[in-house]
Amino acid sequence: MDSSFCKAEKIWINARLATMDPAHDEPFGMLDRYAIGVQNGRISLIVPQDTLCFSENPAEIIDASGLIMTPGLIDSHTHLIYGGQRAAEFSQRLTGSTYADISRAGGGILSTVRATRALSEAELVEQSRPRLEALLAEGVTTVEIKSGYGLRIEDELKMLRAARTLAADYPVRLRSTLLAAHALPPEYSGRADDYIELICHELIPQVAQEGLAEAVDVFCEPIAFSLAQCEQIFDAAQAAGLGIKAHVEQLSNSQGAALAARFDAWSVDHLEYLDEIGIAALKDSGTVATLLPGAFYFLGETRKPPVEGLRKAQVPLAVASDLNPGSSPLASLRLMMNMAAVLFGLTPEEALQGTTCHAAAALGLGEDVGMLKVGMAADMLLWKIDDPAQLTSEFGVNRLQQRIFAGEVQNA
Ligand code: DI6
Ligand code: FE
Repeated sequence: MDSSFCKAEKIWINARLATMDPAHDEPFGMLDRYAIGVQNGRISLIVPQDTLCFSENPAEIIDASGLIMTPGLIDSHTHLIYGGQRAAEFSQRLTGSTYADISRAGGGILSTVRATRALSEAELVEQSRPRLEALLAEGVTTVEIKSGYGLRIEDELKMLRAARTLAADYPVRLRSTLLAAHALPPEYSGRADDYIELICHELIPQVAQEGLAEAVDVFCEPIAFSLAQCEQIFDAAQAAGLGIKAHVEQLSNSQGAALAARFDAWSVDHLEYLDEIGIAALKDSGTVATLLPGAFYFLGETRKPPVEGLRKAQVPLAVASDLNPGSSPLASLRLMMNMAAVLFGLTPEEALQGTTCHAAAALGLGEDVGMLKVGMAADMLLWKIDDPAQLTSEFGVNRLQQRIFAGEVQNA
């Protein structure tokens, strides 16, 4: 008997594994006719089908019937906790106002801040529930959620607690990110540096101490915070032992990506205005470049992120939803994969890497999730598809046969 066999409580046989593990040469890290086993919530066994011994079978056997299994999908950038909605601004933009115009006039992020502050934690959880459910139904097993619509201590903490409370109701891994530097709160008008002080000296230490977030994010943009202000926040995040993520080069070029890379950021996100200097800074940095095609599409942007340059520099690319009420009210990671391919030219394999292994790295979870690999969490999806490229080419058809979270089969 294969000694490895006993290491699994449950084994899927007859599976085609799109492992996304670069150790395997085939596209998508494909292993055909393999068996995959799980034990204590982790992947414990990946072996060719015909080396399995059935005679002394201690495990539950599930026949995958030749279907394709992938790692669970990871949405590494969302703002899905918020109050209200901004459909009126969508209409305004269709008749000529820009996102920046609306923001300068006190709408935009600040209108969601007003709506979010007005809700209790419980109300915030309920308003956000359908958005998380939409992601999970498509196969998301790890989600990042940012604060950033509270902009004062009690409301930023309320958002982070709401994220924890909401995610605890579902089979999903949560990574929370403090994005207090999303916009200048009205109380601090003309006193941006005082607000930065509050974030660095009060909010970040408190969030770290209470374990309410794993990372800190900033919006580095003339309509938000300067490079120097972002640097202060990165310093404080690093001192508190938190990961760093950054919204950079979305609407203009502030050289935010290069700054974040110097701080060993987990990811830099958006990147439409990233230039050669930024690409050179990201090269070999370990920082993931996260593309957010939903915001590009929804804001009708025309300037695309420099995908070819990033590819040449071998910067890992993630793809995420940026799910938020203003620039990407689009609760579908599969749609983002399709948009990343059609709008930005990613291959279907790059799009799936962007929502599995590279998305994991963008959350500091590269050793834990995002591949079918022994030792990783057993977050796995079984799909009724013939080719993993279908996960990027198709949209709107639910071909998820089985969702497995931490080794437990959730549904059919
Ligand atoms: N960039 C974005 O696209 C979102 N936040 C950010 O920093 C927009 C958030 C919003 O409009 O509510
Ligand atoms: Fe965002």
